[in-house]
Amino acid sequence: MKKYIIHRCSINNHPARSLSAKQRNTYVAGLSSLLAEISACDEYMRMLCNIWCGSIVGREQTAFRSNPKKVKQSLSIQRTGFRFFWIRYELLFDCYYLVESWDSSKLPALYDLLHSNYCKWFRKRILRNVHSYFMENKPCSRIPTPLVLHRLDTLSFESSPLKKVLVVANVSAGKSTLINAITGVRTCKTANLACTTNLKYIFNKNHEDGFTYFSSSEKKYQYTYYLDSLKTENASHIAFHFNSSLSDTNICLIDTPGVNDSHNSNNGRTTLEAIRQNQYDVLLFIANAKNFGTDDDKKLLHKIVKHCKKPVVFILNQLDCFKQSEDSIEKMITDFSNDMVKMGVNSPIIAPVSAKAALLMKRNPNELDDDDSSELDLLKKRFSRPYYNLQAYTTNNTHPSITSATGIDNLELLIKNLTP
Ligand SMILES: Nc1nc2c(ncn2[C@@H]2O[C@H](COP(=O)(O)OP(=O)(O)O)[C@@H](O)[C@H]2O)c(=O)[nH]1
Ligand SMILES: [Mg+2]
Repeated sequence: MKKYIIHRCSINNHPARSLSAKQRNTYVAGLSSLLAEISACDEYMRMLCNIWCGSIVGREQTAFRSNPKKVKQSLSIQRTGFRFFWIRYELLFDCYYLVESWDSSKLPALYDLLHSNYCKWFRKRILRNVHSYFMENKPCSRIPTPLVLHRLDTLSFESSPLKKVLVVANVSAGKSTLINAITGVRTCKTANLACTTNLKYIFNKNHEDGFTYFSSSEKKYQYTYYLDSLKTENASHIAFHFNSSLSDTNICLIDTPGVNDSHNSNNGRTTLEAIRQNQYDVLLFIANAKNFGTDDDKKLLHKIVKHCKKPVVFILNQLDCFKQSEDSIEKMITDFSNDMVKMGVNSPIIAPVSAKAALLMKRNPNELDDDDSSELDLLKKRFSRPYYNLQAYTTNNTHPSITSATGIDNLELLIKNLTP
């Protein structure tokens, strides 16, 4: 699941893009036919192939069915201007790379298929070279650099350890808003309702690469380039490039149902079970600082202290709503910290934030509607005042950027550096 969901499906500098439009069509038709043949039209392979080919020809939807004639045509594309310059290395690389991404155990079968059906005479040498590049790591200078780099980057990212971050809160603390603020993309619905009913896994991709998600109702992977067409209601897993200092980290945020959801007590149980299981590296607890110290929060905190064996960050959210003349942020942090020590937490890690302000500041200003824009103006003014410099309450960095004043950068740094 993890490898598939975070896999980078597109490429923006494929050498075949320099071919004529007609040749590019021949190229992707051959590639798609081969991949359909070797995978028996597997659904995930269809998706991978569609996006990869889409980044070569500039559109989606290429036919995905076996057609040996098309494969042969693609192996005979001759780049104009160069005599004897075919693009077989590119084509064979793509076949191998996409099959490897789908199911690397199928590479020997791919070799057999190409060897017996498609690669006659001197094409066999090219096939052997590409094969030993993939199977034995043998260097092959004829494979174009952008392709080599794409694969190396993918292998390195996908094999790096995954950091799992469990995010828990009572309803309306701002969990969805905070997750959106960390990722910098509004993929979680925010409302005064408990939307989340199951665990939801939100992964980072280390490059801009659209949105891959797994639909639990349809039991298949889906992909879209655009946030607007993302249908996450049934998505149990989703991956995209975070707009965050975590954007190069192999990380997964686990969204949980609000614990005190009065409409559905099952939701609370799902979250408590997740806390108990400890299958995460860091836990984020979020409290709405406006209603500090509710019974529901105390109950949840007791459960966390009792069952969680991993580092916890206690997040005090919605601090943009505080007023300097009435509320002391400093006192609130101290009180919260003392309460946690009384509950048995040594040196509690506390992160004061405004998830709403952080998200508005990270989003593309051109995509904000009028309400968001005027709210952002107000928040920018507010967060330039020392009282709202949230980072300064818990770190030595007293001169942050306006975005770091919302506490988000400090929180991301904590997430990055805390280890079990
Ligand atoms: N003022 C302010 N409102 C926030 C902040 N974070 C969340 N909210 C609002 O609180 C409400 C509940 O937020 P949501 O993220 O849906 O909470 P969840 O139930 O914990 O997922 C929404 O109306 C949000 O806009 C914040 O930092 N400041
Ligand atoms: Mg929510």
